[in-house]
Amino acid sequence: MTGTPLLSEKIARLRSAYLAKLPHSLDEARHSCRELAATGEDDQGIESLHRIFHNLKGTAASLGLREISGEGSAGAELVAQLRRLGSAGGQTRRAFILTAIRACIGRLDGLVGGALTSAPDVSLPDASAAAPRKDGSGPQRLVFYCDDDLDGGQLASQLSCFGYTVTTFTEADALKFAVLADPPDAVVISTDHADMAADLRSVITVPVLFVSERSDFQMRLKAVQVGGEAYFLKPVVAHEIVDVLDAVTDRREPEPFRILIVDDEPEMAGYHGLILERAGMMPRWLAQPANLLDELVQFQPDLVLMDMYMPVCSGRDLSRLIRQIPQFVSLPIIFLSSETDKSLQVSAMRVGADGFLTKPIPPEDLVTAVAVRAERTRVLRSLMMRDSLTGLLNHTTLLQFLDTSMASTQRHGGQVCFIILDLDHFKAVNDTHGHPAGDQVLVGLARLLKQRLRNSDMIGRYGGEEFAVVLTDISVGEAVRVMDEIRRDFAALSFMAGGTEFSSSFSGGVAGCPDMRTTEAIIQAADRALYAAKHAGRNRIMAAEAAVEVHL
Ligand code: GH3
Ligand code: MG
Ligand code: MG
Repeated sequence: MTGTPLLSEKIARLRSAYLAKLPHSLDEARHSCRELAATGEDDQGIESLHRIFHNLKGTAASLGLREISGEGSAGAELVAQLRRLGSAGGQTRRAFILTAIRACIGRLDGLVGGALTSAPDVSLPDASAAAPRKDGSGPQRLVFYCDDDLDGGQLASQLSCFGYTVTTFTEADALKFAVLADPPDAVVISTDHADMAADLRSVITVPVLFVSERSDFQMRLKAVQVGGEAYFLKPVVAHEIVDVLDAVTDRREPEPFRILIVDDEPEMAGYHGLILERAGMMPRWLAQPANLLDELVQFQPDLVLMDMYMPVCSGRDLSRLIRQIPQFVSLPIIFLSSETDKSLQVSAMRVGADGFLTKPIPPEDLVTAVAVRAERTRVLRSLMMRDSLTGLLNHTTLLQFLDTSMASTQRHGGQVCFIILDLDHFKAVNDTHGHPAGDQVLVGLARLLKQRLRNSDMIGRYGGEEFAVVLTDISVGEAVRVMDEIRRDFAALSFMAGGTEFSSSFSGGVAGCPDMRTTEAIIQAADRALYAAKHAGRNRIMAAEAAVEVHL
């Protein structure tokens, strides 16, 4: 498989830039050889040669410069011999190895000159390997529900609160014809019709969820075998089924994986970046290890791809440093190095690396290794950061985002709004309709907020029946308008509990930065605005008064 013209052009550019730098590296290697010959034992000289040859071995191979990589590999082996010799080694042996290294550098001189005229082929995997899922159509999603025992009407009305249009069927055949004529986003079927589900899925790909009165192994096994995505016992709790429906009918593009590439070599970082970008990920290059901490906080990577040998400090040191910060203990780190020595690889893993890939790595292997680990971090992180009932960010995580957004706004300009929402007379909802009905309202509001705000907006469950939102790049006036629309739509939603229909509402307070300069100030201002909204009669959104600050 060959890359697109644009891509091979980009790689050719990386290759030329890399080749142009090599004479300087080779000079540096020659210089180290001279120092080593003059002083004998010299760790720094050996370190420098080791780094230069390993770089040649790995980077050159990745960029398709195979002969140069081969010489780099031979050089790396000679340096390893020199290191093993230590201070006890004989002078003759040392001189012999140094001569071999100089010869190797000489051959590299010739190869670098020649390589500028050749055009080796480097292939990349197809972008589809980790491409985001595709978007569908409008916001209403269609669900077909088939059950002979029709209390389906109630489920249908509950699902409609969550943005689903439900068509109910009592006959399996009628359902089948309808699915074939106009495929819905998902099908919910009673396990009495499990065989029909298998039949359906043989002709059309549609997610199938089962509802059942039976909880025995045989029935659950059958449901799995005919391709059921989920299994719910009756009576079905609406928000539980909604969670699964949301997941299987999700049409939003997932956020691309953020990958931090730590490498002193721009061409190597550029090449790996291109491979990952083509696979739908978002790579960012960090050349200066000193900026690592800032970058981890700002970029929030899902994974770090770490070069092993760098001039300022090693990948091992950086990994240890990352692991000493509690927040980043579970951040996956993959070493990428031309190091083929197993014991060195193992010792690298001991400092907390999650994987070790050897350069040059086939692009497909890089994409898979990175995607698998990044996905796992996403899942773990999501479990740690989210509230289990609503799936929104928890209190701590949301405030961390608020802190980060405020800091970034103070540094780079722009605007941030913080909004606190509180359900009105929620105690009465619980008292009148029961706690599960109250939960349904909480889930309903969470879902509406997720549906209506942008992917980049942060939504959290702030407390029991309080929610909070961080909106970026928006003025207080705009934020009030956006939240007020959501407020109006939420108040129009109807919920069902024990055959009774009811509705709910919320009030909200909005405060903005730079009006408010600290996290504490913005939280207090939003809280005061919320209090004012409650006081003014509830079911409304109010903005905080801009703080008046006195500068002496
Ligand atoms: P106000 O309009 O002044 O906010 O009145 P309110 O009744 O909403 O406020 P109050 O603080 O008196 O009551 C909040 C209620 O929210 C009490 C509590 O039982 C309920 N609540 C908190 N967390 C949950 C939850 O997770 N599920 C359910 N169902 N109810 C909850
Ligand atoms: Mg409250
Ligand atoms: Mg309340």
